[in-house]
Amino acid sequence: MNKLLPALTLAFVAQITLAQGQPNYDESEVPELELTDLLTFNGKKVSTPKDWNENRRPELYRFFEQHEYGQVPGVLDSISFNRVESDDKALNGTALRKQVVVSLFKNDKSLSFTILMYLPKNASAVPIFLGYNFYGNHTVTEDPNVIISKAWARNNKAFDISDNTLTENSRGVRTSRWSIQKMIDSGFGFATIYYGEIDPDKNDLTDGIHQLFYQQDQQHPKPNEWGSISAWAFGLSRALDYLETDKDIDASKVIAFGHSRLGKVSLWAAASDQRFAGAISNDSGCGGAALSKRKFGETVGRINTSFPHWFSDNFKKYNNKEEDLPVDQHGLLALIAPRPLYVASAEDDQWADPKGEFLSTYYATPVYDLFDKKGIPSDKMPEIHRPIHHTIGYHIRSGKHDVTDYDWSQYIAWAKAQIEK
Ligand code: GTR
Repeated sequence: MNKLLPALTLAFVAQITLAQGQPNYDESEVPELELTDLLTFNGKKVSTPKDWNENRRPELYRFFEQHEYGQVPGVLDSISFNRVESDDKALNGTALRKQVVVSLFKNDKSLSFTILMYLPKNASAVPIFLGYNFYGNHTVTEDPNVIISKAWARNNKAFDISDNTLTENSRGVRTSRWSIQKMIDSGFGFATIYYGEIDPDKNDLTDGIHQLFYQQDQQHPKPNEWGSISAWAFGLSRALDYLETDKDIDASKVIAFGHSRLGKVSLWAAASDQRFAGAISNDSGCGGAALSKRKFGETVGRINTSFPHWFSDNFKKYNNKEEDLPVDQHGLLALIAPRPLYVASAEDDQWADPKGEFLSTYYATPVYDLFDKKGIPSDKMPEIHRPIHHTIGYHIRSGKHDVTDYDWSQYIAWAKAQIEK
């Protein structure tokens, strides 16, 4: 029986591959791009920021909300914040550490998550990067005082995570992805949350934040309602609710950051909640910065098959039908205008379609132009390690799907310049 399992798994994978076709990595096979003009509304040219904000932007937003990420089905009854720990001698005395539990209440149910923060010592009202981590707050630093989450976690042999439980064994395993000291030394704060505390990342929407909003006996969101990405974005906004109450932070300077699936989240969070000062998408790929109509690497059909819980059920209408999308992901980026936006790619991360991520920034640029903000001036991709730091930032670095110190050096330098403007 056991011997049969690998064969069955293989057959299953083969079935998915056949149904979706092999991913395309050949530029000559990319369909000619027919992208919707972002600056046309009711057949007329959008020529003022007012026209954009009042007419075209809401129309575009509605598409992404109703047909891609899914709508949040209501408002919370209440929210509370509880600082459970702090220390002003963290990171060798350079930083103030705080851990704050945020509790969300709805329909007599509740859910809590913990924000871990490091802030430059003795600074007040600092700008801050806010982003989710994949395996718990205790993985982003060696600091022994970071509380270990009790939420469900994906097993990971390399990180010694088993029984879907986080332990001391995984403390500090993801430090390479977070240049925390560099942020502190540059005058930025850093805040992170374990994404599994908002919604465990598995194809099951009966747990996490979704169930707080269900009507009796409901087990699954309606077709136009939130999948996990929208739920995680909602969680980032609730963290921002807390940051607005903390005098050590300048809540008008909170930049949403995310890598990969969590980069899809930072983009959708900044599009949905205009209190975010800006957004950074690191290797976010399909359903993030990358243009879907290029069908390069991961496609809409593939992502909705591998991760059926990430998007709204409505988005599945576009499986293998990207050409039917009324707007592509450049429209998502444009929803962040005129605020600073940074998209980054990695050369060996072809699955995420670096060129599609780049072109998306280029095609979002006319909306930034409308606000006299500098976007991406040419559709020719910059060379490796030749970052563009305009209001829209972009770089492609060498290497694989990851977040590196090089990426953070760019984000920090760019954010500093944007914020001081
Ligand atoms: C992949 C997925 C990508 C990206 C990535 C990640 O398996 O296909 O869209 O989100 O996971 O989040 O690491």
